[in-house]
Amino acid sequence: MIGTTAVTTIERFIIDQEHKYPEATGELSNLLYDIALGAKLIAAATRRAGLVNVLGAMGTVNVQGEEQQKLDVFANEILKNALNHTGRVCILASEEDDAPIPIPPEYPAGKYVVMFDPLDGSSNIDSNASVGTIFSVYRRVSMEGRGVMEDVLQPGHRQVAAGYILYGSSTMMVYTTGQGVHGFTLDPTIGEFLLSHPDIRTPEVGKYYSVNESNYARWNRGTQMAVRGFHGDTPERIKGKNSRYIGAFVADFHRNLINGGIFLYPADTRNPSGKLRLLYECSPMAFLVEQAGGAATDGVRRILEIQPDTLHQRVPLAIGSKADVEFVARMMEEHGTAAV
Ligand code: AHM
Ligand code: MG
Repeated sequence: MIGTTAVTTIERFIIDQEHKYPEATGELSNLLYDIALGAKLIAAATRRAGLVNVLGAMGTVNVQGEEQQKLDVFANEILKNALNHTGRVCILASEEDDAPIPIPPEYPAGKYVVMFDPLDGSSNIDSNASVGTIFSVYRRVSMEGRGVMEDVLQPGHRQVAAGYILYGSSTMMVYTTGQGVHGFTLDPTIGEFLLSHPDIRTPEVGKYYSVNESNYARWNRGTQMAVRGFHGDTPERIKGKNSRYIGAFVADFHRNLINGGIFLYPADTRNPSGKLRLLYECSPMAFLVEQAGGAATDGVRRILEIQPDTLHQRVPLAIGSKADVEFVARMMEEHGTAAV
């Protein structure tokens, strides 16, 4: 089949965007392109996962006490190697590493800080369901040399770029540099990400709500009342929604971003700060959703305003269509966030 010749590759799009800013040095563009390259390598490995016998756990546990799967380790190494030698980054941090990852002494340090969850939702791998990568980019705050903890612990509103890669029925990379949200689909025949979803806007009111309802009895009253609203129990307050939950944040978030919806990982009595991590899961997705017209809250605070205290800190999350996130915040205010 002969298709159109007017395609925009991610490389061209990133360069065109950068040309709008005469002061831009091109470093951020190159950094995003480094991540896109890493994503292609992870996508290729994910596609082959069922074939080359990389399924199953390696038998090691990561800093969160979770079992690491082989592909997690691989994705983590790929991203580190894609980013640590370029002279563009002064420090890295990953869900899979206890401490921030220094740039090896043989390579120069640059002005950016990159954090990532290399393979989110990895428990989905052995059932051949979607997984994703999430990344977050900041400008360093320390003045010189190697990056330090202070560079890592920045509130989300200081991000200069954020995005995710969804390894689903297609591989997609979606990112923002604060100029809207743009989505690219990997064409496996030519190995390029092509612009498929320019300037994504998320509907004001969503079709879907996504939450692990098995935790219902352990949620606070505000969360319970919000989800009852999504069930359709309080039609005078909010119209009921359809439920969708894959258990891979990137996949749930992406579906809701495109169709409208809200994803929640609330606090519960077992996980008093929720499950997801502020720095490399919640903040980057919050930057994306706000750029697409949505919102993100921990129930009380805007996610992007939270000052992190520790690298792997968790935070309750409600994220998605603006009206739905505001409804959650109202329910928290009216019914409280105290544990049940
Ligand atoms: P992970 O980073 O260990 O993969 O865990 C994060 C995942 C998210 O992708 C997903 O939304 C959530 O955990 C699902 O958790 P639960 O199984 O408690 O519903
Ligand atoms: Mg994760």
